This record gives sequence, C-alpha cells and structure tokens, in this order.
Amino acid sequence: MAETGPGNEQQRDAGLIPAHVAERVHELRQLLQNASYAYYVLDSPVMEDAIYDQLYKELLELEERYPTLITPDSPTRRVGEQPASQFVSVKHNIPLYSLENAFSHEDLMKWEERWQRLAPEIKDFDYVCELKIDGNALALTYEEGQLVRGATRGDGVVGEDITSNVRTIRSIPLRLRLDSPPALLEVRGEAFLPLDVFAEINRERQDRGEALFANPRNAAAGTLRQLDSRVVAQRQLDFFAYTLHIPVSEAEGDSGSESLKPPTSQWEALELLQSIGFRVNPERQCCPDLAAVKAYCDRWSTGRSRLAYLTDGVVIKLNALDLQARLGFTQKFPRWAIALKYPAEEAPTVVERVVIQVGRTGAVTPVAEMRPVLLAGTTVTRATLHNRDRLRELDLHLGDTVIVRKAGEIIPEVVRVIRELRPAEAIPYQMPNHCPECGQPLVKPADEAVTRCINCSCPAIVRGALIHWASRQALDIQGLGEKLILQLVDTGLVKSVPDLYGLTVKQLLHLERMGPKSAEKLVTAIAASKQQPWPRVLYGLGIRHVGSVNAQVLSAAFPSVEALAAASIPAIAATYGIGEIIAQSIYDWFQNPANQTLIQRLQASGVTLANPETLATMTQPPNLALADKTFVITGTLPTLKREQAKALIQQAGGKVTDAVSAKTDFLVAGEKAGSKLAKAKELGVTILTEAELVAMVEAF
Ligand code: 3B8
Repeated sequence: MAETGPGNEQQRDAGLIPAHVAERVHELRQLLQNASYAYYVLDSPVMEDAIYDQLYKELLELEERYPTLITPDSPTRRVGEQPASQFVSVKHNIPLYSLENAFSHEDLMKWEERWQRLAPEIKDFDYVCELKIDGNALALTYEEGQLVRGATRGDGVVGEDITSNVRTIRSIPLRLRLDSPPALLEVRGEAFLPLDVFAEINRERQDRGEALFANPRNAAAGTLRQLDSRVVAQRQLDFFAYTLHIPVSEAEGDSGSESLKPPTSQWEALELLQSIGFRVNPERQCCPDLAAVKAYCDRWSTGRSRLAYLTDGVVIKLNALDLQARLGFTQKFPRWAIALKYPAEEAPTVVERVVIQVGRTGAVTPVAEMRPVLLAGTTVTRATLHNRDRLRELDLHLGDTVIVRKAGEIIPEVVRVIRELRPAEAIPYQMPNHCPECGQPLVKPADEAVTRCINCSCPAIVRGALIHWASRQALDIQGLGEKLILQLVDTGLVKSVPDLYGLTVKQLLHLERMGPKSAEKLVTAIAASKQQPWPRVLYGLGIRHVGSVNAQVLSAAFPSVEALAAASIPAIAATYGIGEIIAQSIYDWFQNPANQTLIQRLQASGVTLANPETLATMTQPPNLALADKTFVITGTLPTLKREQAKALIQQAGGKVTDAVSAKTDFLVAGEKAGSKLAKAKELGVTILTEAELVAMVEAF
C-alpha cells in the first residue's frame, strides 16, 4: 500500500482527474519547457522570471494534488532526489574516445597529411572548429525522447551513472523537442561551471574554512560526483553538446521517426542538437582549410579570456560525417578530429621567501613570495604552496626556481621545482611547527590536508573572526574595516568578538586617525549590530561549513542559540541541505568551552540570538529601558536607518509613532528634520540625537 491519510485521497483522486486539469498540466509543461529552452539554450528569454515562477508553482501544486499526472520529464522533476549511497558503473554503448593533442600549426599540418594518406581522393572537404571547453565529458542517453541516463566518461569504456545529477542541469533537456523522437539517441558534450559560479563556490568554501577547488573543471567534477543531487542543483552547472549518435537502424528511418532527419555533417549535427533542445557553443565556425583554422585558433587564443567559461584549446573536426565514418578511430583517438591545445599559463620565477598565512578558521597556508613574473596578463609575486604535504612533495628550497601557474580566475600556485636550477647553498624550507602569530603548536588532523592553529586567542584567528563578524553578510558593522580591526587586536583592546560590545568612545580615541566623531559613530554602529537577526549572527560565529545559506536554513529549524546548542548531531543533520559533516562541525563547536563562554558573553551584551517569534514567547521579561515611552523619528540619522532605529526602540520596550503630539515623549531628530522638529519644540518634547538614543538604550 502507498501512503495513508491524505495520500490515500490523492490516490483516489487519480481516477477522477478532470480533463481540464490534465490539459492545463500539459500546457504548463509546454510553456515552461519552451521558456527554459529560450533562456538556457537560445540565450534569449521569452518569459519574465516572476511569471515562470508562478507557472512553475501552479504546475507543482497540480502535481501534488494529482500525483498520477507526474511524468519524469516534468520541469518540476529536476531536483529533490534522495542522496545516492554511491554511483553505479555503466558500460558505454559506444566508447567515449578522447582527442589527440596538437601543440602547434605544424602538428595540425602533419595531422592533415596523415588523414589524407588514408583518403587520397578527397579533394573537397572542410573543417569545423569548436572551442574546447575545459569541463567534464558526459554521455546522455534518450529513449523515446526521454532522458534516461547521464554518465561520466570514466575510462572511456566504463563510466559512472550520475543521472540524478545530470537532471539538475538546466541546459540539458529532460525531453527532446521532437514530435516523434527516435527509440534511442545518445548525445555527448561537456559539463562545466561558468567562472562566476566557480568563484562564488570558492568564496563560500573559503567562508566555511573548506579547501578551495583548484579550478572550474575540478569543481565541476566534484559537483557531478556529489551524492546529494540537491547540492548539485544549487551549483548551476552548464552543458554544451557536441556530438549525437543515432543507432544505424534508427537513422535509416524504419521506425517512424521521420521528424529526425539524420545530419550529414558535424555542422548540421550541431544545428540539429540545438533545435532538439541542447545548448551548443555559439563560437563554432566552418573553415575551408588549415589557414582558416589557424586564423580561428589565433583569434581565440586571446579572445577566450573574455568568455564566461574556461577553454583550453580548439577542437578541429572534419565536417563530413561519411568521411568521419570512413576514417574511424585508432586505439585511442578519432582520426577525423584533433585538439589544438593552448599553452598553459605557466612561467618560471625564483622563490625568495615563504610566509605563513593563518586564516579565520586557523587554517595555515604557506605562500611563496617570488620575483615578479608576468602571467596571463598580470604581474604575480605570490603563489600558494597549498599545505604541508604539498610542500613536502615539492621539496622546496629558498632560492629555488619554480614554475607558477595561473589559469583563469584562479589564485596562482607553485606547480613544480626545477631541481637543475637550484643554487648550491639553497636551504630547504621547513614549515614551522608553531603558529607564526601566537607561537602555539600547530595541529594537523589525520583526515585533513590542512594544518591548523587551534588557539582561539591567536591574534590571526581573532582578527579573522572579527573581520568575518563585521562583514556585510554577517553583522554588517559600518566603519569596522580590516585596518581598524588590526589596530583593535594589536593594541589589545579586543581579544575576542564580545569585547567589541564593551568598547567606549574614550578607548577608541587612542587609535590612529580616530576623532571623537568617528569614534562615536563606530560605537553606535556596533551597538546597532545587536539588532541584527539571528541568522546573520549564526553566520557571523564563523562555524566551519556554516555559510550564509546554511545559517538561514539552520536558524529557521533552530530558532534560538539554545535550541541549536542543545541539538544532537542527527537532529541537526535532519535539516534540509545540512549533512553529517556540517552537523558534526556545529555540534563540536558548541561542545568547546571557549565557544560556550563566547555565547554567554554575546548574550550578556544583548546580541540577538533567537528569532523574533521565539523572543516573544520567552518568559524572561524583555529589556525595558524605554518601557511605555513614545518616540517619533524624523530626518536622516547619521548611522542608523529609520527601520533600525525603530527596531532599537521597540526592542527596548518603546513605542514609535508617526506624528508628534502631546503624548510624544521623545523626538529623535537627524539631519533635515522639518516640521516635526518645530512642533516638538513647541510642545516641549525632549529632542534626542541618535547617539543620545543609543546611550539611553545602552545605559539601562
Ligand atoms: C570525438 C569528438 C572526442 C571528442 C569529440 O569542447 C571524440 O569532440 C571530444 F572522440 O572529447 N571539450 C568538443 C570537446 C570535446 C570533444 C569534442 N568536441 N567541443 C570539448
């Protein structure tokens, strides 16, 4: 039996689906599929996002009501699969070959001679040039027009079945745009991460103290092999299709698939792919000879830096498919195609020093400081050495000549040492065993690549924690920038985050370039940050793996710090999108006595550690500094937005009204205060500046 309760009713509904509902569901799918195709494949949207969302919601609701109407190719079925325990191996029907590499125009000429020796009478031919996308090859199988399988290349013969992840890629159709699709069709292409998405993923990983992906290809590979397809859906992978295979019996058209006219050239194949629903790279070009191929390659060797995705060369294919079939494959490669690879963006330089950076999470990164070198158009003087293991592998000596690499948007890295150029007197570089910032021993957990400083009062960690706390997505404290934080920690005024809330104007005046006005502003901004909502505070705590999105999900499931601190690992992991690793990290964080003290001190300072509904139902009496006082706010306040000032007053028990009357106790006046100020003066209402208001709340 299926479900009980409402589920049963749904099942019963199944037999009685009104015809207009079934029609509407069909129509909605058609509309949504066309809109997706226009948006993701043709790059020319035909529907506003809001309308798309509305139609999508309508379809989802109808499908929830009439589950028998759900089909696997419905636009609503792209996400939400349960995490797979592991991927299953699949044997490819047709092996996925890789391409032979060429590194120069001469290599291309040799290749042309080679294939011409095998087909000497062919005088009339042309090539198709395509950009070589630096991603991960996928094989997609469509049965009767439905996507039934997506697999990785693997070793070319056996790959992994990653269908549930492939289904989340918006530029891959779940159903082909064909009236009578063939029984079987296989499409191949490259899945990749656009550079901006890649940068965003790494930014989030940095936030959470996780190891960064070295490049978009690794990030895409990691994403495709994610066991939880819900995570994949958030990552915005994209796909360019480049070949299609129709089994011979199909191509001959004996199974009623008149609507699929088999292509006779690669060029036609690409156009066909686009017309049946795939995104095809728009920069393709037909070239009559190698001179035209060379011009294309030269143009894109610089032009590629303007693309939104990484390419690592150009793929050159013979256009005629019958010629391709005749030339066939060697043991490893097709004879009818070749990849001209661009030289990697690498250059030699000399390492002068190694410095150790300590991040917010205590993660220690060795960084080489080098003689300036020009790389991919920018001068580079620093390159990451990643971690202790990597350093050991490199066997780096100070004064070594090394090869540094910078690909796309990525932080330069040291890829290898040129031993032959090592000066006789060069000293091997030893990674320190103690934190360069606080002198405490460094720790390397066995299951991690990173070495960490675990002293929570290490100035580097405190600085990092404060920068994170004050950042825009966390507590968003205006005026508390990195330079100021550096001074606060160096002077010993702030040894941990809660110390911020005890800072006085007088203390701040001792700092460089700090006048009474800016000191006052800063104290006000810090005080105002206490009103920032719980999800921001949770993010601001800087718990590993808790980025701002996770913080929002978690704060909804655990509406107060007490609830989260008391939660078990399974309880935390039961939250949508939160897995075991994140749950463990949160649990461990709250077990740490230093963090328990931190929370107590934040609580004592009045930082928001619960959602408003929870606050309201708590039995403790609220802070009633302004109990029963009525306020009016007018003009522009120096730091607080009107809403923030209002919240400040209300949380302290005060009331805020719009008009000044005899019942008004205080008028908070900022710049350009007009008639309300005059009226208040007339009625003898006490007039406050923003700083005075904050002081009233604080003083209590
Ligand atoms: C035959 C054709 C491999 C490839 C191919 O952008 C074959 O065509 C191949 F055996 O790997 N990365 C492309 C790309 C890759 C391939 C290809 N075309 N545009 C790519």
